Order: sequence, then C-alpha cells, then structure tokens
Amino acid sequence: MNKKMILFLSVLALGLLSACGNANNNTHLSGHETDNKQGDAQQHASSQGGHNMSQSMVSDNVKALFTFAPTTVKANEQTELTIQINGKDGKPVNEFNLNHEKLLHLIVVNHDLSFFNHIHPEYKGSGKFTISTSFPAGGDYKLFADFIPTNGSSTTLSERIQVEGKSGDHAAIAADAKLVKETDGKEIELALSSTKPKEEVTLTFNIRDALTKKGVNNLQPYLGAVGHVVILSADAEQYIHVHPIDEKSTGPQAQFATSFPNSGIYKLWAQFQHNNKVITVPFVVDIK
Ligand SMILES: [Cu+2]
Repeated sequence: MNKKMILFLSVLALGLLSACGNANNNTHLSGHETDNKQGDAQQHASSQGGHNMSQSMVSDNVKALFTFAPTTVKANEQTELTIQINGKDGKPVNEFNLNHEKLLHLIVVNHDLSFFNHIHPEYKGSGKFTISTSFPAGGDYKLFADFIPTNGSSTTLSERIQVEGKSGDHAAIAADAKLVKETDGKEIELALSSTKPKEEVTLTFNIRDALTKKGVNNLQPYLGAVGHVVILSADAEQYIHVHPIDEKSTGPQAQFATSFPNSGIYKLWAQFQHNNKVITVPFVVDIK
C-alpha cells in the first residue's frame, strides 16, 4: 500500500469515526450515518463516464440510518433491520427508481467475506425499508444498501455492525488458484479479460452441468438479467458495481462489465437462477 493510499484511508477512517461519534452514543447498534461518495463517484467514472455534477451532489447528500430491533443483534436470532434513507436536510427521500427489479438491494458480509447475503428489504414509504434477517455467527459484519433515489444517481451506503455470539472460524482471503467452482450440481468457470486495475474488465462465466459438462442454456432471469454479480475489496472498503453485458442471455455464457479501482485481492459473488433456484458462486481474484 502506498503512502497516498494510506493517507486517503486514514482520512476516510477519520470521517467515519466522527460520524460514529455524533450519532452513536448509546450502543454500537443504535445506528449511525455513513456515506460512500467515493465508491459512487468511482462507479460512475468507470461505468458511464457522463454523469453531471448535480446528479452526483444529489447522491452525496443522501444518508442511510441502519437500526435494529432489538438493538442488540445476536447470532442466529431474527432481528428487524430498518434502513432509513434521508436527505442531508434530514427529510426522508420518498422516491426510488426500480433497479434490477428492486428499489433497494442489501448486501451483507462478515469481516472475512466468508458470509454473503443478498436480500431485498421491503419499502414502507417515507424513505423507510425493513427486513427481518439473521446472522450466522458473532463478529463484525458490513451492510451495503444499493439504491437510486429518483432524480439522483446510483448510491451505495454502508454500515459496519457487531453481532453478539460465538464467532465463526476465521479464514484469510487468498486468490483462487483455479477459477472453476462446483455448486448445486453445476460447474461455473470464470475468465477475466484483464486482471489489471483501472481497466475495463469483462467477466465471462461459463455454466455447465457438473456431471455431463454440457453447457446450461436455460438459465432463468435473476433480477431481470442473466445474473447478478457483486464485487468487494478484501477489506470490504470498496463496493464495485457490475453490469451485465447481454442481459437476455440464458447461458451457458454470462458476461459482465466492471473495473477494479486498485490492485489487490477482491472477492466476487455471481448469482444465477436455474430450475427456480438461485445459486451463488464466490470467486477470489488478484488484481495487479
Ligand atoms: Cu438485489
């Protein structure tokens, strides 16, 4: 990590700490506001290139408050999560665009990225989304809410939380030696057009039957496209957006476009639907 990066992360950490200090007096789970201007700016710089300032400002002015009931979250117990989206003026953001068939996508990971959950809280109006969920073990988790305020731009706001209870096994994240995985009777192979940072990268997944090795050509649309891919940096600081290239594909090939902002280890989760079942396949890649 170079000095510039360390400085940048320190500034970011300071910003987050001060945000915590303001609104986080009672308990670490009482909810506090964070924003993620950097990730959003990055995504638009890389994926669309033409967003104007006023749109960026709208998204920068949006805040998310994550709260739980009960306020102490315990491993393996259902908890009611509320995500309140407000403008900087403190007033609720009322309208959101449908994006991949949902108003808000919530990604939950644990500290070593061994746990991944992609869920869709229900919109209750007045900027409020709720969902009942649970966490498989104690420890640190990070939540990412991904949404588009109407008249705003694609926004990702995140929050780190602690879950009480026995923590699971810790695993160091290491790049996969082979980008072929088997899950749910399928063999999924990933190829990257480039493993360099700051370049347009095409992710090509090939989905085969694990036994016959025949390509699966009847994938069902998942969230309105051939699949859905989420990418996080190993430290979960960077949430990277990914766009399907041929949304209407039904396999065996599924292609997505993205760009990695820096060198380092990234974990990605590809999700596809087949025979009415969603399969989730993780890969760890080394970008250098
Ligand atoms: Cu989603």
